Amino acid sequence: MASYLFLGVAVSFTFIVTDVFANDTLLIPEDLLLGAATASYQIEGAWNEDGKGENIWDRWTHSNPNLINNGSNGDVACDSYHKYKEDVQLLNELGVNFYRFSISWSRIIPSGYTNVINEKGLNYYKNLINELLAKGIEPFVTLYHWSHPQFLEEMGGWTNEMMVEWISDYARIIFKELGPKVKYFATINEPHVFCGEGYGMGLKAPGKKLGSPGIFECMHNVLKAHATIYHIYNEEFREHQKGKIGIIIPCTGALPKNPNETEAVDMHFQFNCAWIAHPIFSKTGDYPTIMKIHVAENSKLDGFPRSLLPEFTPEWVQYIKGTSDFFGLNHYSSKLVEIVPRAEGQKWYAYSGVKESVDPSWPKSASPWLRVVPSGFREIIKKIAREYNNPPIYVTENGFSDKCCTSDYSRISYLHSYIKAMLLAIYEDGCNVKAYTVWSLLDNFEWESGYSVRFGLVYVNFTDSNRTRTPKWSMNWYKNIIATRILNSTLDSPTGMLEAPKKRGTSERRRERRIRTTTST
Ligand code: GBH
Repeated sequence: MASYLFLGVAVSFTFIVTDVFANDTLLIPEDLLLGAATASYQIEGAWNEDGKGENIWDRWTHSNPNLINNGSNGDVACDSYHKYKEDVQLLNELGVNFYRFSISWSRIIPSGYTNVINEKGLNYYKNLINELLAKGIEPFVTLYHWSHPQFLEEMGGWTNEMMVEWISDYARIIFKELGPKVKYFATINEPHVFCGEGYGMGLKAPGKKLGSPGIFECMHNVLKAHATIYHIYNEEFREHQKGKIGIIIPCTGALPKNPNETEAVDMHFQFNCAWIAHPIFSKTGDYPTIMKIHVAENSKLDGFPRSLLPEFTPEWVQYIKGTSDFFGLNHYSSKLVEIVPRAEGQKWYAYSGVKESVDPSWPKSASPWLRVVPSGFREIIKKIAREYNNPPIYVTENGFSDKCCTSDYSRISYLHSYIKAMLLAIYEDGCNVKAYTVWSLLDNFEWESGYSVRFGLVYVNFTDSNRTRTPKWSMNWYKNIIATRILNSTLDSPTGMLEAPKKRGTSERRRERRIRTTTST
């Protein structure tokens, strides 16, 4: 009797153990690249050195310190212009497959017109790329992360269709000069954000308050610019450089506020993600039909003679369609959504008839807009896969903000839950995610929040003129994930995650085999 009982306990114990492994231990697929990201204005500093021209963020922060937390700016930032070798050393310690950074347009083309090219600016990026390659890290270059030469802004910036030509001239120079050593290019980072907050609402550079007309115009020109750059790469450079190029779209997650409110979830997607994604990734191209209908109806109600949503000619629809080798996804958080009468909509979603809110139980970060909702990440990946025939998705940004210190347990917890959600989207839902990127390598200039909000895996002391860098717990944790390519439950034991990755002994190898068998069945 006693031995039967014992056997029973042993059997159920084994089950529990197996079950824990099956649920809490996931392998990172071998072909999923892991990286970290930054952007030029947020880290470089050296705003007027070595021939760099003034850009819209220089102008905006210098003339409106009152609109930036603490009156901060990116004049020095992390001083990465001078400390890039140290940054690459940190990346090397992390063990990342790639580093996503952006190019400061006005560092290369000070006025925006390509009659003058600044060699010293080009050299900075050539040195950075060489340093990365020497350490076996792939450079992933973003051409436009929100900062263009101020002179082009005087000419109308993204509200002037000439921007399509100006940015194409710049892109061609980058492909020619840097392209031979770069395998991954992103054209434009998060059009919604700089069009919405920079041209519509005046919260970010260039600080224009043009409302919906400005936002729609900006997005329209961005789509044309992106497609033109893609075709330039395709026709003039791809054959020799053999790289990949795509656009980066911020897709906020959406969960139904009331059960079964799936219409609100889809509407939110069509007015958010799909505004840029549909013209590029859908079979038909052009803006989503529902968006065309709603904006036309609402423009009429507001007394405009025509829809505020500009129209593409059939030629442009064809030209834009299919212009991305991957779906660059920036994702941080989610909202609860519901359908409401038109007057209650918010921001540029006003025309969508969708209202956003948050569940007060979702854990907070240091950014009011960023709540921890990993299930929303899995849902948005699924939605993109379903809408656009399962394209390769590169998660180009994902991360968490806090206000302090190197013992960043909440960042680890966030990253753990989000990576897990992504792996479930891969394993359970069959989504085609091929890259994952943490925002950010370093604490940096968080736009209008200045330096008050930190996203880094590495702590930067902004009161020290040397901008000393100190790895946080999360850097060690991520390093361990990259080295072992296993996401497990060591999250629960702070000592486990703090340990530097050890040489794997036989017991670890045996355990790994067991995991492989468990997950493959
Ligand atoms: C990214 O943008 C940027 O690419 C990067 O430069 C930045 O540092 C990083 O995220 C962290 O912010 O009122 O809830 O609708 C994400 C920018 C900021 C866009 C919040 C949407 C909106 C808020 N997102 N914003 S909400």
